[in-house]
Amino acid sequence: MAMERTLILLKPDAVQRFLVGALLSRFESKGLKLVGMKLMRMSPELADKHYEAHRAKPFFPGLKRFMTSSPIVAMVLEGRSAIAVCRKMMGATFGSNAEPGTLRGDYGISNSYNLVHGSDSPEAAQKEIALYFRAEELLEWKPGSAPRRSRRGPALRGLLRSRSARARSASRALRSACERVPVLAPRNRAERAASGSTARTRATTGNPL
Ligand code: IDP
Ligand code: MG
Repeated sequence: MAMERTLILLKPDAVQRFLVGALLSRFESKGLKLVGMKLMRMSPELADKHYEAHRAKPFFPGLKRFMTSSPIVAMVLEGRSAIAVCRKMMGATFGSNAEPGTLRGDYGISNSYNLVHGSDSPEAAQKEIALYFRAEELLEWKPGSAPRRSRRGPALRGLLRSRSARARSASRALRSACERVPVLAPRNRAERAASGSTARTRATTGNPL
């Protein structure tokens, strides 16, 4: 199956319940690639366009009130068969019917406040993506393409260098302090051999080292 793009909306209930990260994480963990994302308010006009097919349905006024009530997160995800994969991950429309393991099944039980929208066909995806995003708001990128050197920027490199310089100078200071107290001075192998066994050294000098 071909690479596809799909429009996903995290509905007002997802934002209000602080589930944006949890839901996005499920899509990312599956391997879907984020190519566009924004926090926004759905206007009444946009609700009419987005839910055009449902405008005659009895639940439409309530749906429109809900979707325009507070911010949503709109995103475009890309991946192999992304449209069907996302629909499967979302689960059945009503939270009370949705299977455990799906987003709607795991995070909600309401039929109207069902957390997430996903395009249901390539035609719908194309139309819906254009309702929410301008072409330049969708970014082309390849996973793993970030330059490796940027992980350790100049500030971090400088900090690590000065930390190791400080550690070297502390160890020099300790060595010179030890040398001023003969009993604590570390002895080299030749000195130890000249003065006898380690046990004798301990007995005669009291140096436990
Ligand atoms: P979908 O979101 O799974 O594609 P649709 O049938 O396209 O489901 O319905 C769009 C949205 O309208 C649903 O996600 C849900 O929020 C709402 N909705 C659908 N049917 C009902 C209903 O019978 N009562 C209340 N809200 C409904
Ligand atoms: Mg639908």
